[in-house]
Amino acid sequence: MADLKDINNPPILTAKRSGYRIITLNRPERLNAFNEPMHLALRVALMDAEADKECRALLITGAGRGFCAGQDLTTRLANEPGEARVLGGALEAYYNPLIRRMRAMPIPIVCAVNGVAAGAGANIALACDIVIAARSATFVQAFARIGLIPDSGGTWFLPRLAGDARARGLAMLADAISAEQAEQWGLIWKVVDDAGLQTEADTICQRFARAPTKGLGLIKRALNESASNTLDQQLDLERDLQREASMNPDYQEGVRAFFEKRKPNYSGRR
Ligand code: T3D
Repeated sequence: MADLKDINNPPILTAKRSGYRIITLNRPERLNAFNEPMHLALRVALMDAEADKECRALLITGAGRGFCAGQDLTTRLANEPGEARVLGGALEAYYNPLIRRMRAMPIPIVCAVNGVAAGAGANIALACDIVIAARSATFVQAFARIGLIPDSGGTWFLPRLAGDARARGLAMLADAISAEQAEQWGLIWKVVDDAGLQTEADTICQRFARAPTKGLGLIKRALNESASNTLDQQLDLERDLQREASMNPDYQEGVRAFFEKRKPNYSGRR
């Protein structure tokens, strides 16, 4: 296993900007496929970002020509023909906690898909709140190509975002689709020209860094929970979350700024 403290070759790069952080998946020679050190480093980076009260948004992207090729398959080849490599452990230990953490984080997560997003890499992108992609990027539910099923939330995200017919086609045929197709099918927010990806991602994060953070976190919670709630349950949830939002000083700042015809100056208090 690579040393987590290998400063010359860290699997995750983190950078702080004013009001947000950037996490870069950094195994470009493997198209940023996940191994254990990368999972552990990403977990630490997410926990640090959440603990930092000044951090009001997160940007996830990949180094090199790919976004993420999912699980690193070099550790998945059995030694002998006929021998099985039984999976499930890495989902329990890493992928599932990762997706749960991303969805529950009280700040918006922006994903800048800079290149191919395959397997778990595609579904980690779909778990983010705002997904933008370079025009040259592709999305591929590569699992069926090797006899697996979409994980990291894929079987949950795909039908909800793209509908059942497209979810089945994507999962079972495992063909790559273009970023433009992903946008047209509602899998992602927006496609931008390759050269503009970084600027667009920074612009969105800068906007979130000035936004009423508490309210955004509550929007995220309401939308997450709507997937399994009845309308009645959702109306009750909206009442409760609205009450919570209104108790944050940023709500009053928003109303005051409206009447004073000026830009609000939100504290971002969570
Ligand atoms: O515990 C568990 O295992 C369960 C969890 C499962 C989660 C999963 O994500 S399972 C799905 C795993 N991912 C895949 O099956 C995708 C495999 N990769 C590909 O199909 C292709 O590489 C891509 C479609 C992503 C990109 O194709 P292309 O032609 O642009 O690039 P390439 O030449 O295939 O890859 C470039 C290099 O990256 C190459 O290495 P080389 O030959 O230059 O030394 C390739 O082997 C390496 N690479 C790409 N993906 C992976 C990888 N190495 C290890 N693991 C990978 N997933």
